[in-house]
Amino acid sequence: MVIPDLGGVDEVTVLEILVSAGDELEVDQAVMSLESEKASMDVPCAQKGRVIEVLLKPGDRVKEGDACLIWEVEGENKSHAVGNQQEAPEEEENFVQMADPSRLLGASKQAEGSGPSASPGVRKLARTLGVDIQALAGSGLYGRVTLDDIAGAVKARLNYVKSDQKQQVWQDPTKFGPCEELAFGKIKKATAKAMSESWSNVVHVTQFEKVDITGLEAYRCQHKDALKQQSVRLTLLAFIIKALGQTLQKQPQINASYQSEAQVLWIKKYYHIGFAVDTPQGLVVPVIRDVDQCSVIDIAKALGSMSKQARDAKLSPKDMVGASATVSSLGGIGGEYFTPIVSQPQSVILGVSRSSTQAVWDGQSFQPRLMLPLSLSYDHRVIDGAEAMRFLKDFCETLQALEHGSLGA
Ligand code: CAO
Repeated sequence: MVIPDLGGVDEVTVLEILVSAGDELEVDQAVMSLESEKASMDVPCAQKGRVIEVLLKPGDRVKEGDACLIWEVEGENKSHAVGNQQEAPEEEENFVQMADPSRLLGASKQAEGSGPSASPGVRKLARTLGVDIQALAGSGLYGRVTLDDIAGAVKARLNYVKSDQKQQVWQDPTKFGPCEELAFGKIKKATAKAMSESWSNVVHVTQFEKVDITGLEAYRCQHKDALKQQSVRLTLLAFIIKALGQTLQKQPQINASYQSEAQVLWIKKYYHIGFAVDTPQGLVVPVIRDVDQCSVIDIAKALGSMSKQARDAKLSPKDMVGASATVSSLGGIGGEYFTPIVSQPQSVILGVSRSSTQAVWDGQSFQPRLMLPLSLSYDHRVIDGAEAMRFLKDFCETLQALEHGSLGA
């Protein structure tokens, strides 16, 4: 593509390059802006195509016929670079069309002192988006307003509207009755920040399921008193953490961390499980490392010691990072199902609610069975619904299997 007829002007300055290599070109799309002493103009594209290479940069001085970019015309598989320094292609007419001076009628004259300069394309976009170009300080060559300046003005406006809306939604409660002001503690602040970020970034879905733990509970009850003598408190949570580690091992695609900026998925080869602890200072999540190498008793011991450390505010930061997945158990308190929030960069969190005895139909009669409600929240960017359901079913079976002598395993 070459610099077209400049309407009698010998040399002009390239002000702005509006495309880059790989861009698809539409008919009449401006590819760059040029400026002489008194006028500016866009170089339009005559046919659909694709940019192979941009040969100029802002500030370059160019004449009619100079090559400005190499491009491929749609429907042809040849790329062209035409101009004084390049060989003319056989399809010269494409470039004659490009150089049609009638296409430069959009060129705009800049009266001195009338505000910042901008190419016709940029002015058109500003008009379309309702941006007042006169109010902008251009970041381009000689203070020229660029496409980025228009985008920046639109973003700033949107952010202003958002913060304005927030202000309108939040109403000062002290205006409506007596209130007591409490400081928001360090842990609460950290939780609020982490939860807000997860809530805004992770695409949450929660899948619910009930698992029959009648056999597992009988197994736990057989052993819990003996273990209590050894100061080990055997709760259901130790089995749940063990089973979660085993299920992640079987389904590695769930043990994943998605890095959205780089669009990369990291499959973790370790099985560290975080568990939410309710403390007087707020929610903390210690992490039990390498649960695949721990027995259920080891996990029960770690649960006891780390929960105590958490409540005594004795955990160090390294005790609370690097989890593959998290369990949030409200079973000791109550409730049926809930929607826990995935902790970034993990992809799943398992919510455990209180088990209860329910009448379950076995095909012939109702049987009293101890049923445990589970709520699996997952990041739908990483995990599809079918995968999540398969994972949850697999988890239930893995948990049930622990009733067959799993304590020391
Ligand atoms: N169903 C029925 N009973 C349950 C149960 C369940 N799912 N889970 C625990 N229980 C029972 C325990 O067996 C225990 O009874 P016994 O004393 O008779 O054995 C009792 O409830 C209390 O258990 P616990 O809560 O002290 O112990 P745990 O190992 O189950 O849980 C811990 C430990 C640290 C996870 C828990 O104390 C806690 O802090 N939970 C709150 C987590 C939380 O805040 N989550 C929300 C975070 S936001 O998503």
